Amino acid sequence: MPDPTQTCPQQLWPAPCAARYRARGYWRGVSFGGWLDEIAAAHGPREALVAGTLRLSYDELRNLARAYAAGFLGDGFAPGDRVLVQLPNGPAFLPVVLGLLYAGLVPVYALPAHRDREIAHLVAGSGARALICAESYEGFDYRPLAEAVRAACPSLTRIYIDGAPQAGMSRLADLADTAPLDAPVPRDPGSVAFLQISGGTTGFPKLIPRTHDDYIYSFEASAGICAVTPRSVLLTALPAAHNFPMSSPGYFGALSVGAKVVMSPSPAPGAAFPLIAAEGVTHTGLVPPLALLWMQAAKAAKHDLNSLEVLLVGGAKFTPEAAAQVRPTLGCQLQQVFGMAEGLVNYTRLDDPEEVILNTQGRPISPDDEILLLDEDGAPATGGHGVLHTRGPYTIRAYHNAPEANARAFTPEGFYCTGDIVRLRPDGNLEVQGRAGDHINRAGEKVSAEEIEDNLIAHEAVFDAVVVSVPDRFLGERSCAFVVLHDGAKAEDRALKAFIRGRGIAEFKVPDQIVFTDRFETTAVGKTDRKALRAALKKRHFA
Ligand code: OOB
Repeated sequence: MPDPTQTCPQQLWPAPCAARYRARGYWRGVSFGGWLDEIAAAHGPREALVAGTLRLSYDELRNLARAYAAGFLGDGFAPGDRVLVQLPNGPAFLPVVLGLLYAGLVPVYALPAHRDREIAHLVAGSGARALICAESYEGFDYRPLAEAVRAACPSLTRIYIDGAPQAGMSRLADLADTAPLDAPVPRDPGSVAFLQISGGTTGFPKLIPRTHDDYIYSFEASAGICAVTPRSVLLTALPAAHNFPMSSPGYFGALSVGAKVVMSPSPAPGAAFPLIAAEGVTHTGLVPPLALLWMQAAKAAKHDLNSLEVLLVGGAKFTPEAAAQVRPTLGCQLQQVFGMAEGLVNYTRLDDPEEVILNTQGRPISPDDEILLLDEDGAPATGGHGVLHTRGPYTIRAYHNAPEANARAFTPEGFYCTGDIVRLRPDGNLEVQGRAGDHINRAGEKVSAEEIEDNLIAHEAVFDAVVVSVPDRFLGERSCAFVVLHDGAKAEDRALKAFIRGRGIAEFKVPDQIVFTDRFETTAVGKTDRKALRAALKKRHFA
């Protein structure tokens, strides 16, 4: 029997590639546990983490993580067990995640915005044995959610609450009352360190297996590209479970060089600006709508933002016009980042000409990131413009346990099909021009059209539904659902939205707009071709 806790063969890089990545020094052969020991040894007394009233040095962060690690193992978890983590950007996030990794457990990251249907899907898909969540965040009590997920998922045996647990749940902080683990539980650096969720174009999000070797390479290299140094201060403003704030260069990149990480409970200027002023923040990352909001707010800001050196913007297209406003309003340098949780990350470089920084989404981290542009039929694209396919030392070769999705998303040669339509400029920089896949990039959160459609069709009055993305001045894109009701059935906009919320999905997936229509034009496009139907509706209503 293969060991289900280790990387499955399909997820692995072919041996010659792996050998090359090791020989070139990308894969250092260190697991996250060993990495935590390394950074504590190198930067021990320096300040590592500021979150709420918690301030920890590297030594203290490591010790707290080691205590959590011992606590998890003492509660009966075994190396390789999956643990779902749904925590906001608070004091618990980093010590708990590092504790799990130190114990050889595999975090499965979820966003605070996810609700029971999504969490149950992630628990079932990963076989997670435990769930860690906050008692409440932004007015939402997570304990009933956790209980509902446990009732639906037999693998889930323990629930840890950051705050006050209900009966049958455990208090997260109690785990840290354990004598710290002496040394990290050994893990193969080539095995899966954690599971990230994909934005996804189909149904539910898929799970992205990232290995110790590949991930540590991606954030250590990113820290260099983003000029993060021991004197840098990085603010985590976006939800910490996202790949961007985690590794581009993210809190992991910052910790890898001995910088200070500051957690902001929210990305709103009201929460972030005082932290920038108080902690002397030098680096942070935002999605374009938030960058616009910050630039607006900075004009009237009471707080001193002078410490800011680099603002990374990515997750969705940042227009050149908005890009040009970063320095005049925030007084810092813009660095565009075009990345994906599946791997490949591109950055404009800090010493690039202004024209490149404003107009492009940069170029890959690694000399071994391979870029292949194909047309929509899969033939090599001409004219430096096509659908971006990529493989390399930190881009996955397969999703976790998803043979059908893998057949669609990866070529036989192991290239990941990003679905992004890009132009590769002669200078090597990429410009994102659009997308081949059917998802809505709503303020950087990727929402699958199919997933919303499935939720709408579950309503008894709904005969059919088609969801499309619509350009939005602030969000970048918003969702519009076209809905056909059953003959004689009635349903209102508000009731349908409430129904979707009631099904336990994140608020950002509730359609922004619902248009009731009599029937879908199926003659021109063929009844089953939803992709064409989405395109036709979009063209007719929003072109
Ligand atoms: C980041 O990761 P995901 O997995 O949430 O989304 C990836 C997708 C890309 O395939 C692309 O469609 C879009 O988000 N995207 C951009 C972009 N950055 C990401 N589209 C246009 N311009 C950009 N700058 O979003 C992510 C992961 C790591 C770093 C940064 C972003």
